[in-house]
Amino acid sequence: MAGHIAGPAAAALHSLTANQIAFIQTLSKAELHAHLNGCIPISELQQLASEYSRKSDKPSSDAVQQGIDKLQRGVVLDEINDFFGLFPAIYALTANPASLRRAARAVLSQFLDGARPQCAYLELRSTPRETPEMTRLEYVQTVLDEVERYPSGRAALIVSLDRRMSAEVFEECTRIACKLKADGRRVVGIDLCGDPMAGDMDTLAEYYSMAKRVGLGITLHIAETPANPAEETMRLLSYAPDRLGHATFLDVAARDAVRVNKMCVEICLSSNILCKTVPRLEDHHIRYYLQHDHPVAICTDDTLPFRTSLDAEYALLLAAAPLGLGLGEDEVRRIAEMGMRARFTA
Ligand code: 6MZ
Repeated sequence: MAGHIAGPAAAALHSLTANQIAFIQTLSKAELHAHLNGCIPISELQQLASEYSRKSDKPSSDAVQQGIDKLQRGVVLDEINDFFGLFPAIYALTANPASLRRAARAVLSQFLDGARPQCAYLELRSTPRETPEMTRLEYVQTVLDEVERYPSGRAALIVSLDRRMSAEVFEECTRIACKLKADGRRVVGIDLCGDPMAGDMDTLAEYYSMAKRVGLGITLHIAETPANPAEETMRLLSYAPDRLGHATFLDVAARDAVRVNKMCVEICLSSNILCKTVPRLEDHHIRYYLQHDHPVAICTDDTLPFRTSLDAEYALLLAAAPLGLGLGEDEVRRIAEMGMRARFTA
């Protein structure tokens, strides 16, 4: 269970008894917020990096190897903006269908295979990327081929739209998600992710209507930093998402709207602590939602840089304070059930 796990989740995990660990392992859990390129096992990434270095010129392979070595050692972020700089090295290694396929397979296996899988059900998300070797459509098809190796009750795909995309690319990606769903492929939703301060969020209404019309679920990263303006948050909520990623800095009006509309909040505890958007676990907004009996889903976000696993995120719920939130097993079971109910396929 330990593997590459470190940081707050590892400390919580190590504080648990064998019975508590067994309790977490046998819970039926859904992972609903996991970014493909942020969840590649480090061993797979090292393998891809060594193959890349054989084919590439020295400066570019050195730069990529340095990025991967940094991830191997464990990154320390001063703030959330530092996080996005980790991805160019990873992206260099998943830039063609063959390497993307391998990365997707390793991510799915990490969550779904083994005697005690991390989760019963995974909604993996990824941003369609155009490279010299594949189109955005080929990107999504490649990931879907891997997702669909598992039964429909175990794995599905969410297409992520990145806030840094142009309007044309936004539209292209939404159309790809709609078309593949219409073709019977296992795309179940769309997401909005990327640098929380990028892009203009006022112009997205038509893409969300398009996605809703074909029955795709909608999740949005929202209010991830204190600098996200309240008007932007209200605008994103006006697109009537089903679920929200992070939702860390909601004001009273936004929280009310979220509660009235019963939008499930995807909670990523280690991610928030390590990106320093939440100073301490005891200050985490999950407490507010639990107090108000509002649906939440416990998720990992990016297992690679945050060096966590879904079991380890659940350990943060169960471990006694200050290492964890000190919740009882009945409460943790109830939280796992809320996650299962928030699936886009449920
Ligand atoms: C916002 C995030 C994120 O899509 O290439 N991503 N966006 N906030 C986060 N939390 C800290 N974690 C990951 O996976 C990597 C991409 O997911 C988004 C970023 O845009 C990142 O480039 P895919 O598979």
